[in-house]
Amino acid sequence: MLPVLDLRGRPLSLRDLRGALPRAEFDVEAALSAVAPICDDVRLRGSQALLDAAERFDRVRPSSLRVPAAVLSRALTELDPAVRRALEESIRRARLVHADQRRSDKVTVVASGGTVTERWVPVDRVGLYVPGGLAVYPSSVVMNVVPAQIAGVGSLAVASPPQVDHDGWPHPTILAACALLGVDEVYAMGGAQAIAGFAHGFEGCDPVTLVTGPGNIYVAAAKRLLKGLIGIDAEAGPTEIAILADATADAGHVAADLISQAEHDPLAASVLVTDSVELAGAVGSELASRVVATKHVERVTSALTGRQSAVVLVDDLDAGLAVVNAYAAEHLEIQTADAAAVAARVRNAGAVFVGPWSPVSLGDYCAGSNHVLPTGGSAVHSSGLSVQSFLRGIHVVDYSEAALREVGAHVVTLARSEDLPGHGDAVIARLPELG
Ligand code: HSO
Ligand code: ZN
Repeated sequence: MLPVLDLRGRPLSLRDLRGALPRAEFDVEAALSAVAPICDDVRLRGSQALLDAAERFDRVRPSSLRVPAAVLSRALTELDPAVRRALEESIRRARLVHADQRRSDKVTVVASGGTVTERWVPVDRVGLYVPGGLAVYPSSVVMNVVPAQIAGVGSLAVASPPQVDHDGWPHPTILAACALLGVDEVYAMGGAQAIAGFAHGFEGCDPVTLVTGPGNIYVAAAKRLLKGLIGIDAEAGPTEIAILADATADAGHVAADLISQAEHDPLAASVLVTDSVELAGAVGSELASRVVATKHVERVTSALTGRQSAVVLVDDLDAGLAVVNAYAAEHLEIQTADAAAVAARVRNAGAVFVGPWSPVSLGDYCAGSNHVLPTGGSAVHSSGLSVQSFLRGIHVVDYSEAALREVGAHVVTLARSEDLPGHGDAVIARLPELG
């Protein structure tokens, strides 16, 4: 089922590997022209544009953009108790992990009387986007809200697409997750228009300073377009799982995990990297029997047979590591002997799942880690969502007269060397002896 890419006996450079490895076509640039007029309309006409866009793209016009408090609390009351307990556990674990990410301010004494402090300050107001297309994602509410709250963001709003089947409100489980987390500012808006609504603000909704959260290609395009006016976390693309496995891996587990992420999207990528032809064959048989039995068989089949998915055959685990490091998957599982030692050699991945008992779906919901992770190879330079995503470091420079005097001549010299004598003059104005 998975296309085979046989790299055995082919020592490949990083550049060759990047060219050879499969990746989904996700052309954000091409979506910009569709998204620009929508964003402009929201800027010019505010809530009317948002309501019109809901009718056009979500096929329902909500009775208000802001979800009323009564609708939020009813969603929580009516939430299935088992789902509530599971969400509460997901929140508890995410809070544990994210609380440990909090940074403290650092004061560096550079010279006697001269300090630089790095002060970590949360952004003032964030807009968190929760998709609602092929699936609904209450778990993404948890993954966005928890780090923002722990960072100390004072004002926090959630947007999710209006649903035809739910009176034009976002999905009730999403609303219940917001209520569980104490989020009361929730909007029925989706797609590019939601990002524009957050960026420009509209009647009753102040503009935000930062938007986070995954979405479809139009959401990614709107983020690209509005970046600068707002901060963004990342332009999320289709989800990806790579599994580095050897002959010791359980073929059934590997197949189940490949299917688990293929279930998200026909463009989702499932990549198995292995040095064992036997394992590759066994995973192929497992996939053949499991895919037909899975609920979303069409999109799973599209994802697994698409050009973005593959079995990559390699000579040994060293070659396998070179492949997964070049690929830089959003999610990487290590299913090998001594998995922890192999995982320690991974340099590029959004998140690494170590050994037979850490499937990606654990991380999607309940590991405590975040599931908003870098896609499309951007794990080579970016991290997943964390408390840090919601903070800015401000350098606070505080020098006494004596401390300035100690280094002032160097400032004057460097200013002259850059032909910017006005810079030096600002020091000389205070310390005329340096003139
Ligand atoms: N695997 C997705 C997150 C998710 N899975 C939400 C299930 N629900 C992207 O990391
Ligand atoms: Zn998932």
